[in-house]
Amino acid sequence: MTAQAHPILNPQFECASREEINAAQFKLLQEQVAWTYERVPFYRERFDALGLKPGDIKAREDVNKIPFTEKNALRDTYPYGLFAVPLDQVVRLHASSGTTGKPIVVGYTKQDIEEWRYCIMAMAQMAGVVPGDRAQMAFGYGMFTGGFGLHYGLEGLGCMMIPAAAGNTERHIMMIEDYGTTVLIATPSYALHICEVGEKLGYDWSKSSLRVGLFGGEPCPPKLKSEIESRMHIICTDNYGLTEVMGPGVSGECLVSRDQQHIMEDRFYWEVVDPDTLEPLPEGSVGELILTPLKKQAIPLLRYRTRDLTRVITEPCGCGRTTARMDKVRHRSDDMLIIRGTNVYPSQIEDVLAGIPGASAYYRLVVETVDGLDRLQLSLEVEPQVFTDSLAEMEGFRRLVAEKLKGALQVGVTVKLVEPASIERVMGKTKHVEDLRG
Ligand code: DLL
Repeated sequence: MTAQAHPILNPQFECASREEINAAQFKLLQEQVAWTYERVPFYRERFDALGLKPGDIKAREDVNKIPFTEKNALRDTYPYGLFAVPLDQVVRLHASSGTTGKPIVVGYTKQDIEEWRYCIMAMAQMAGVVPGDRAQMAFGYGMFTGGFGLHYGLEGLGCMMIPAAAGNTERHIMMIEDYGTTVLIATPSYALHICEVGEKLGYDWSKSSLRVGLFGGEPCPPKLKSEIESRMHIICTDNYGLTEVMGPGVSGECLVSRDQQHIMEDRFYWEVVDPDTLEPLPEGSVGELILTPLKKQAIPLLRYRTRDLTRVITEPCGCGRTTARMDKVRHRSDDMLIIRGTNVYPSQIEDVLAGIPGASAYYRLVVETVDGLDRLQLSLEVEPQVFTDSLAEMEGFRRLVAEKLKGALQVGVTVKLVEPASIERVMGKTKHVEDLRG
């Protein structure tokens, strides 16, 4: 796929030299630091305590002097404590509930909404979405950033938006058929569910008008991606973002570099640090992604700790873009389970299951303490072609899965096989792990 085949929204920036990108980005960073210092007492107090002034940020190395922002800063100042503009300039609120405590609330000025639209337009073009595409929304329209954020960006690009929203899966399939939908917007797990329901209804995906999946909001492991692509006959693309710094539109997959996502470097300054020491890591190392939005008016955040683990490279891409690419986020530093001293990530389990024919992408992992010991219990949905009434065959398969997991994780896992389609499907983000330890 060439750059000509799919136009690039802003080639002056997206195809600029590394030096040009760095220079443009750093200038915006300096302006954003000054904006934030002048308007947000939280940041001014932190800078003053360190004797730091925005003017001290003269070169990239100086960025290390700026303290990180943690999610707690948003919780502790809930709802408006980090806002940098009077509330009458805020035209939209969104929130993210997270798993514990108060939600975090973010605001957008008119200009923030414009910038967001720009990021979504650029991201959608990377994925091969073009004006005139018919884009069907399967994210909810609500406090979650996915629905409205992607909606306005795609409309801005000239797509015909179909605001179906989350839920009512059969209606989604009917709309795809009746309205000639070409782009589906969802979490990848909900997309697979739409696919399965369609198959059960006898819908022939190979004849459907659907061409591109714009998926995001949760990790899309390779097996999930290949299942969706082969069963729905579409190109499955993955985009990344988080409420705190904007929502979707931070980075997106192009049609050449399919395992990575281009970061919108004209809107986000990125760093990768060691999640334990918080020291910067050399380019190409896996670490925690730190993001500073560069043009945020309503709620600017400096050096936000995403907790997402990835690797970023700045090598130019075959699609013609020169913007940095991050690896798909497979896990977060706070997803890591410590089981009897061994670190286990759910993504390791997904990789093992992906290598076992007959194991589906649907699983649940429960962690609990039994007699003082941590135990992992995996319920795994078996694909219909291996599901049989023969107890011996099922037991053989169960043992195989348990052995492969033990080999890869170095921790024993109790495996329970469950019938196809028995694990609950969700319309939003799938929660694979339940940690019942205190
Ligand atoms: O999930 C924003 C979004 C909506 C992105 C729709 C893409 C599409 P939050 O609810 O605040 O925002 O969750 C952000 O979800 O820190 C990641 O851990 C995870 N995440 C989001 N997109 C991806 C992705 C939205 N493509 C958190 N791959 C982030 C892996 C993702 N993880």
